[in-house]
Amino acid sequence: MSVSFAHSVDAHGDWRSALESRVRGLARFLREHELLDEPAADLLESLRQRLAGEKLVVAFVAEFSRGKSELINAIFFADTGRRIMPATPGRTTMCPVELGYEAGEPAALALLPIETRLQSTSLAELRRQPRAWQLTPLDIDDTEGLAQALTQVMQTRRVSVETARNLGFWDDAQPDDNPPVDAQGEVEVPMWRHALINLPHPLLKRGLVVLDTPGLNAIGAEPELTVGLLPTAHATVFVLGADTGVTKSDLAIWRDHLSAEGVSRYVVLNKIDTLADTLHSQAHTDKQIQRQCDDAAHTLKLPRERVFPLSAKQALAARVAGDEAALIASRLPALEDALSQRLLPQRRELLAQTGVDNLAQVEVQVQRRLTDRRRQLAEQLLELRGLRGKSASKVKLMLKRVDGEVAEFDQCTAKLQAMRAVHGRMLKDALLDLASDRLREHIDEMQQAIRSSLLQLGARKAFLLLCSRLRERLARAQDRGTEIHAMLEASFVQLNTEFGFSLMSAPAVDLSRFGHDLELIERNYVQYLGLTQALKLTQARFLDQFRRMLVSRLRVVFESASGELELWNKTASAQIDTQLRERRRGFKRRREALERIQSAAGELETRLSELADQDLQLQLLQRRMTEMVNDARAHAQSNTSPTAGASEPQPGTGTDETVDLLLDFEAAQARA
Ligand SMILES: Nc1nc2c(ncn2[C@@H]2O[C@H](COP(=O)(O)OP(=O)(O)OP(=O)(O)O)[C@@H](O)[C@H]2O)c(=O)[nH]1
Ligand SMILES: [Mg+2]
Repeated sequence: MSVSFAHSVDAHGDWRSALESRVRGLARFLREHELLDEPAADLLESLRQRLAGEKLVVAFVAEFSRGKSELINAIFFADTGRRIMPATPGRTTMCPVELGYEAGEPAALALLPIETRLQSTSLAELRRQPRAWQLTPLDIDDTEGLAQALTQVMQTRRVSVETARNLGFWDDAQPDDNPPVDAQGEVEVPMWRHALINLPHPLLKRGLVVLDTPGLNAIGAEPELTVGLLPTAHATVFVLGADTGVTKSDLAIWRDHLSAEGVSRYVVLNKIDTLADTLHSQAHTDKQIQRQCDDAAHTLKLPRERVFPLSAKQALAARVAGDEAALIASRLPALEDALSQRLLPQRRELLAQTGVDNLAQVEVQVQRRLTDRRRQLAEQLLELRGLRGKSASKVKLMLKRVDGEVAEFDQCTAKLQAMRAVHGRMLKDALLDLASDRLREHIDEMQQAIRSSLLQLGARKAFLLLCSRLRERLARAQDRGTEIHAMLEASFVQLNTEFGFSLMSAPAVDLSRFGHDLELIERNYVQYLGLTQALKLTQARFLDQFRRMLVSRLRVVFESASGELELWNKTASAQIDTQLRERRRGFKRRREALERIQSAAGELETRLSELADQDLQLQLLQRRMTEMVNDARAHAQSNTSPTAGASEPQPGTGTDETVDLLLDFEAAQARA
């Protein structure tokens, strides 16, 4: 049976939240038993946040009136029993509409006035300025009011040609694409630049973000849609009309916004109901649909299975009426199946992999810490057992030996200090390559180059030069990261042999994914600069806007790379601190035990049994930690049906026996 896309998104959300609660439980357990150092805590916390806050962006793109909004209604809003997103003949959605849910924000429609295009502030920056937006509160239960409020995305206004030109809706070089001028010499432009809908709808609460776009043509389109929003969507649905076939403008939109490989693309041939003809048989109509799909796949150079013929209108009506047969006849379920079976498993696999990797890292660290503690205990036990039946002078001798060992061990501080100084210097150099000041300098140089090139024709070249410089910077940071790794590895070997540490260096930092991010940005912008946009850069305002857009996207990449590099180094040095602390604590304990034994007879046996108990507790902690990690890992990799993954972990996921033992032990300790 086919499962609706809505249902699959829901199940994916269940799986994520169940994994998130396991990660949360593990972090709590490790913290309570002082087994979590800062970098490991950060790692678990960022995994948890990613699981809790993951967004899945699905964008709908097409020429106007192909039925994008109607399709969104049929897939996501049919349960409200009505049409929520306005869908009418002619141009309807006038600005990009982003539907999502941010917990803690009020349910509202936020509209960004089109005049903000006159400032050079980027959309990304404006998102962080609530005052720039006009807010309409929404009530999810009042579907009538909801639909009414959303009609605002249809609003337009009339402005002079001059204003339209400034706003980016008029281009003298492309007279055919300009909007018609009325008797007053005015043209119609959208009232809003962008709409954000924050709605506690069940799917949106699960992290789904739906992007509805206005019929896009090269002239009026919001630049950040092309270079920012669409390329980062996890899936794009391109809608064609069976009544129109693939037109020249459909093709232009496909080429300008969707031709980039790599994005998950789906093509819908909508409005197949219009092909039904009472004078012909159903088989005849089916053949026609088939042929149109073949043509579309051929023209768009996509595999045929990626083209889905359907009727959004019929699907919406069928869902509202609860008519299963009509829903199947609308053929929407085939598209939903494809989205569910490809898109969600891909996301899940990616998240599961990150989860498994992070858990493994934490497990290794904690395991090492526990082993180290146990090793120290074993040494103490051995030492104390050797004291059985020995004289007081022997104890004194042992105390002296401990002092000797402490003095010897303290010599490591000088070595550690030297190593830290070198490490700090190397890291500083590496981070310099990723600093945002440098980034800005490079971008300023590009802007300068574009400004001085004839008719801005050098824009593309200047941009490509910028990209190659940034790639070099990233490569250099990677090289330095590798050098740091080699230096630490050599030092660790030395420290381990000389001072009995068990330091281990993780594989060198890997910045390659930021290189991929950079490549993606490069591809999008090159595509963007190939449009009519390059000419627009002759206007200082557009050039400035372009620059800001670029800065805001590149900054994210460079800041994340820099964060990754820092985290790697923090993890490496935190390990030294932890081991240093534990060793010192070990010496202290040994000394104290010997002193107690020296002062009171009978103390030795008590101490010995204390140590044995401590070792037992460490073993239990070790077992419990492994069980919790295994449980989280098994859940991450589970391939079970959606509902099976929804279970909350039990408070004691380990075997009852272990838990009982642990509880007994803790109770005994409390009594003592
Ligand atoms: N017959 C038929 N009409 C449809 C279908 N889907 C949408 N329509 C109609 O097509 C018109 C345009 O639909 P919209 O959903 O507004 O189209 P859109 O792509 O969002 O258009 P813009 O918002 O202007 O970009 C509306 O009148 C819909 O009722 C369909 O499957 N069959
Ligand atoms: Mg629309």
